[in-house]
Amino acid sequence: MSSDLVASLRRGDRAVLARAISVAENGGAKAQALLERIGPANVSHPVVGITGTSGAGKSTLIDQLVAELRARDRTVAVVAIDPSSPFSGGAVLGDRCRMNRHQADQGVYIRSLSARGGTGGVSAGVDRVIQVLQASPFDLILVETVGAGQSEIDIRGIADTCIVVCTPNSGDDIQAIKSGILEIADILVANKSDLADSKKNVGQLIMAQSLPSNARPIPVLSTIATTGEGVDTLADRLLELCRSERATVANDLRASARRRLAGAVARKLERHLIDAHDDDFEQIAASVHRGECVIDEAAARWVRKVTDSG
Ligand SMILES: Nc1nc2c(ncn2[C@@H]2O[C@H](COP(=O)(O)OP(=O)(O)O)[C@@H](O)[C@H]2O)c(=O)[nH]1
Ligand SMILES: [Mg+2]
Repeated sequence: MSSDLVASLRRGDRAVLARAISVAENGGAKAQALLERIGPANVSHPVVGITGTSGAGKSTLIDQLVAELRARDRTVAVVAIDPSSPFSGGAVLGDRCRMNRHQADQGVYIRSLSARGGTGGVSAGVDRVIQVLQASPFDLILVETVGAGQSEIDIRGIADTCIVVCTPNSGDDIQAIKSGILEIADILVANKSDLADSKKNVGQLIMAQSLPSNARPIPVLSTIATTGEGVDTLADRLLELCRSERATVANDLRASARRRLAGAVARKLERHLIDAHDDDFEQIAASVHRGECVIDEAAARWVRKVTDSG
């Protein structure tokens, strides 16, 4: 990496950006050195997570959203993470093709990452890649992740704002409510609203997000990603959220830093627990294995043990 690397990144030099992202993604000492030179993340470039089950229309929606944001003079970087194809380029290539029309636009940068076996639908490398992107001039950074179950929720630890995409007729919404994915949403999108039953879908989402356990009111928007219907409203809401975040910068930066730190701690802790063979952890894992204890209860038990003894 050349000595004026940071200056080149800030200018948006695409070759430098591409190389820096690869270094960051690969991790290790080189990535560490790179991130030290880049310095703290430029949090005025908000990170927007877009999550939902596979096939919900996330990539199609992002393609339309990028077009809408470009029409409003915002530059956009897109990171697509596909844990379902860690080895082949299958779905990843698909995403790239879908967004092909933006490839010639200097105001758009699209990069696919593999999840590399990382849990949570978000690889540890993503956080580093985002730091690199935040040093580049893109106004918004969109991160597409697949999320359906509890383990995918750690996009919340990476993004400042989360859009959760659901579809009618798939049982997604019920699954999503159960798995708590709605709780991470700042905006809920009921996509494929051209399909039958979409009204029911929106109704369920509205009901779900007004449950007492969920204190924040969340906008629920209907879209048809294939035609772009509803995407202008989505862009309105998203930019509003980003603006209001900037209006309360001090609080939000702190909240965002806390979320990101919690995400990073969770990833490190996971690695540690898997490698360290801690006695308490092994005992609880064994009782889950024997079917004596469900996983959530087991996790709560372990956390109680740790926090009581600490
Ligand atoms: N009918 C309909 N199909 C859609 C809509 N949005 C996406 N699709 C289709 O759903 C499929 C999956 O879309 P994709 O964007 O790859 O979903 P992802 O896996 O969530 O990224 C594709 O065949 C899309 O053309 C929509 O609003 N209506
Ligand atoms: Mg996709």
